Amino acid sequence: MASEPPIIDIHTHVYPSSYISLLRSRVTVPYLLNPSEKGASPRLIILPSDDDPSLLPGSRGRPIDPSYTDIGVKLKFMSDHRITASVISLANPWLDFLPPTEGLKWAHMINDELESTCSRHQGKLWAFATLPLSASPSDIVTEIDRLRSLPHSRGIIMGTTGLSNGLDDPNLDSIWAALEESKLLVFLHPHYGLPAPLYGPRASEYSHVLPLSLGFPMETTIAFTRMWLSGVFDRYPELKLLIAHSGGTIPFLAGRIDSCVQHERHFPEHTDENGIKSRGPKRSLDQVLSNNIWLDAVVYSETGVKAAVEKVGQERVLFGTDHPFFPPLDEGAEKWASVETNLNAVTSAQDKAGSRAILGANAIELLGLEIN
Ligand code: 5CU
Repeated sequence: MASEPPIIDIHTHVYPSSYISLLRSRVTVPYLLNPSEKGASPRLIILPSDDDPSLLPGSRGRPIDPSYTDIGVKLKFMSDHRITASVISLANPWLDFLPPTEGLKWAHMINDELESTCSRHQGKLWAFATLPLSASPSDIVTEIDRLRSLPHSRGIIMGTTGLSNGLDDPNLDSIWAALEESKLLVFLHPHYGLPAPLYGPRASEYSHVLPLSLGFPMETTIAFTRMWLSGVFDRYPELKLLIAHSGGTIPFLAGRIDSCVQHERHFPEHTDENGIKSRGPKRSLDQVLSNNIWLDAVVYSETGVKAAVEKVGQERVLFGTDHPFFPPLDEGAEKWASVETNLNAVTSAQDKAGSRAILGANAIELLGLEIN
């Protein structure tokens, strides 16, 4: 019988024990809250909206269970969903909140812990490392250079704030240069969402829905657009960026973003080597999308997968689960509806060859994975 084609999960998070100890030591977001109710499990308070004083401690954030921390639970999840291999990454908010002098030490510890986990599961686990983004650019570059010595490290995960002024900040240049040089894939992931007033005075009635379904994708869309507008991809044409949640709304809004640029007198006109005139960055949005950008397929719909493929190409879309987030609400369910929805979206949007590519082959080639 022909063996099943591999499924590779490139969007799957963990909170390693070193990070959990960091969260336990804190009393402001992000932190672990121990409700005083007897037998209540600790609550993970990571999003600004999680720390709502109008709620009892046992209702704030969400309960943290072993799926967030125990690699054995992740391996069981992989087996339940026929996932061949996973590229694990620290979940948000990474190390963004640390005082500058603490960042490098924690990045070192967490990246080493991820490396050691992966090395115990050869051919099944790889990692996207984390960067000490609150530290100095030279500390950050030091960690990027050190990642070359970690054999399972295939890239880095980062949020949208950069050194605190966003991803169009010129002070990030030495970091983009080091990432380009190291050929590490940059996994761009949201955390902060949109300003709370946009969610309105009734936001708490809708719990996580507005920040996760709309805040996250808009945050990523804005962060990438600022990178492109500021010329990051003109200066670092080999930089490789994987954008979470199928690029937020980029596939849908790329035409509008580009049209706004082409109608903006503020940008001088320039002419390319083929005599084509345009405004804005030298490398057009379409050029960047089809050369520098990969999108995950964590979009939960056939329409979303089709839009991602149409915008960046079938070979640049990669399957992911977002585990351990979005578990089934009825405990005990073996298959996760969130995962099945994403699997079905890929297989209904694509033919057999396209599905194989997105579900596994693209990641194997891009990241050089030698699976069991
Ligand atoms: O449910 C959530 O809050 C999240 C989160 O924080 N990070 C993530 O990657 N997915 C969902």
